[in-house]
Amino acid sequence: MLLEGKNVLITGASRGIGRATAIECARHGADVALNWFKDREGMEETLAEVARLGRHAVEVEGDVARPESAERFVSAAAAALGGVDVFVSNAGICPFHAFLDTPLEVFERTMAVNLHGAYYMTQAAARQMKQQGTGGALIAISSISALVGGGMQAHYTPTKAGVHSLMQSCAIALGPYGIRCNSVMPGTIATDINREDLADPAKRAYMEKRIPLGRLGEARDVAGCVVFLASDLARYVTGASVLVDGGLFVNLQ
Ligand code: NAD
Ligand code: RM4
Repeated sequence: MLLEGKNVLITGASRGIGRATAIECARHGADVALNWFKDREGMEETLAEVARLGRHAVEVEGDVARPESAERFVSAAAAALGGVDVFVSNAGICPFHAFLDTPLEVFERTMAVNLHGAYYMTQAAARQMKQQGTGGALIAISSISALVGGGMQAHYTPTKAGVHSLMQSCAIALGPYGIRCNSVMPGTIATDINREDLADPAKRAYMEKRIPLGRLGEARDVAGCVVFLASDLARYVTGASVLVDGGLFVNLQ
């Protein structure tokens, strides 16, 4: 029970890594506030899973790309749960597309959701934590793609480098308030974000072959690392990043 008594906020919690994180946090004794967008059905499933674990969950609808969603989410969560201890910036999209003809709107939307959204949300959560005066933990779901490229991801990888950089700067800005800021860098985790991409058997086999642990990741593989960074076990960890990739990044030869 690493998170007993803590309130954890998670964006994009209706499926995938966000849902797994909500469940793992609840399993460790946390109450959760969950942001979702255009996916009520998925959100209902996440809420049911948290309820099965006997923890309290509140949901707040909102597009993270809109600045006003951040203040709304954080204030609703703080009011319902009584405060904010941990904030996980997870919501993200990755519309795979060749670089040379990526439509402007695909680039702009990816930046707006993944990077601008993470910034607005992180800032709102940090303001709340500072006001509470009891410290806290901010965790961004970055990616192995913050460190290496992807030919069909030139609009996406800079957003993941961006949120990692955001956590580094926030670690400095917020250290004096006892707020720790870290990023998690998942490798290739089988979720809906890459379902279509990995439906190509050759691509899937290629990715699997590159991973020393011999399999794609599962959402809960990432959630465990988030729980650690959120917990007091990580009390002296800030400005760090943790790869959760089955060894993919280091596998040169
Ligand atoms: P997913 O598609 O299963 O989940 C994404 C979640 O974000 C969904 O709940 C979706 O509704 C939500 N979302 C999308 N746009 C939103 C918006 N504008 N406002 C609020 N919520 C929104 O994908 P996932 O794999 O769980 O991705 C979660 C995060 O993990 C993303 O930031 C992604 O970049 C990152 N990541 C994923 C992988 C991977 O291999 N799956 C690897 C590295 C990083
Ligand atoms: C990740 C990484 C994975 C990809 C997902 C969509 O950041 O690039 O390989 O499948 O994004």
